[in-house]
Amino acid sequence: MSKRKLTRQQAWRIEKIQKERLDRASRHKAQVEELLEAGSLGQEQAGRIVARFGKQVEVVAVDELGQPIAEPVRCHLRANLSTLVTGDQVVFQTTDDAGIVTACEPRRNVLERPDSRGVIKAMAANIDQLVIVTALEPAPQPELLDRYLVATEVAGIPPLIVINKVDLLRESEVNRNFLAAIKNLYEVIGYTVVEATTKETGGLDELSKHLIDKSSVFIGQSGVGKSSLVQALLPDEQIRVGHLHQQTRLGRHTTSTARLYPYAEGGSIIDSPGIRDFGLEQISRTDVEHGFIDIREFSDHCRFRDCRHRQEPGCAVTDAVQKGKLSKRRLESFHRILDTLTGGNA
Ligand SMILES: Nc1nc2c(ncn2[C@@H]2O[C@H](COP(=O)(O)OP(=O)(O)OP(=O)(O)O)[C@@H](O)[C@H]2O)c(=O)[nH]1
Ligand SMILES: [Mg+2]
Ligand SMILES: [Zn+2]
Repeated sequence: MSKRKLTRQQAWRIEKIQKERLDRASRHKAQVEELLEAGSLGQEQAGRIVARFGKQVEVVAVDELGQPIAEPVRCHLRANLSTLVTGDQVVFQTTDDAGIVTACEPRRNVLERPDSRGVIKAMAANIDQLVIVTALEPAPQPELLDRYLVATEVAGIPPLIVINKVDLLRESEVNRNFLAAIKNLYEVIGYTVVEATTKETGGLDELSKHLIDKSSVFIGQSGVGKSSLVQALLPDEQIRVGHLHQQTRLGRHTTSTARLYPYAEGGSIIDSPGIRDFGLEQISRTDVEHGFIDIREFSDHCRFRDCRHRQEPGCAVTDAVQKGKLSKRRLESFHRILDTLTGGNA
């Protein structure tokens, strides 16, 4: 307990807030039970979670192929289903003006990330592809891209790298060189990199082909244009986009919750809130080693099994960098990520 003594007024306020919370929780439980007992619920239907709002979710009915067949409905959750996220496959029932999710199918995979307080939370489930969006503005951070790539390897979800805002290329040679370098680097490793722009006709032709019949999540720094891309791909939707800050040229965290949209060509797209940093503090050194697929190829041949790939003799990784077979920048990124791991396991 804190040494500071609470005044009577503070104690009264805290008690009041707690009581309100309990009241809300029991009201919610009562509503759910009432719905279940009323006997007025319709048939069980297969659905997918479109978005999560506190204790409620939006669910869309889907066919056998997982394609939406109706408008989304707001639903309550059965008590044991409190951890549902966007993309979860569920069973739900509706009445005329309400609905309830009664079961959840086992997840194929789940994407987790730290919330604003650093607590690891599931963000989306049952995903085929992580679309990592970077852009020529806000200034790209290759190390952040490397962090995302580690996260995709750890989650076992294939990535697609998108470089957005290529319309800005015409304005700057620096941008042109940067784009060529980054594209080449990641393509050599084996990743697919596509260019995109929402400001020119045909700017999404290549990207749109990669989305057909897949469940994709768009992730990336705030302001890179995730929502703009989704809006351009789905002109019938109404999606909020935000301007970059005038001076800093950073995004303004416009999207606040992960939301799933059906893709007309088959499949679905989840737009997600941007993040400044993709903390990997909760993962292990082994995860990072596994996540750098280019370094992994050489590290098996190091003389020492616990080689850190810094100055050890017989290190196949630093040797590969010297011979130009591996990117120096990627190895630096690898070391910087390991340096940030907590728990002394780096
Ligand atoms: N020049 C240019 N600007 C773009 C392009 N796509 C998006 N923008 C601009 O980038 C800014 C941010 O776009 P958003 O779509 O809100 O970015 P976001 O990634 O969804 O950001 P958060 O929701 O905050 O994570 C807006 O001012 C867009 O107009 C593009 O292809 N070219
Ligand atoms: Mg957005
Ligand atoms: Zn080594």
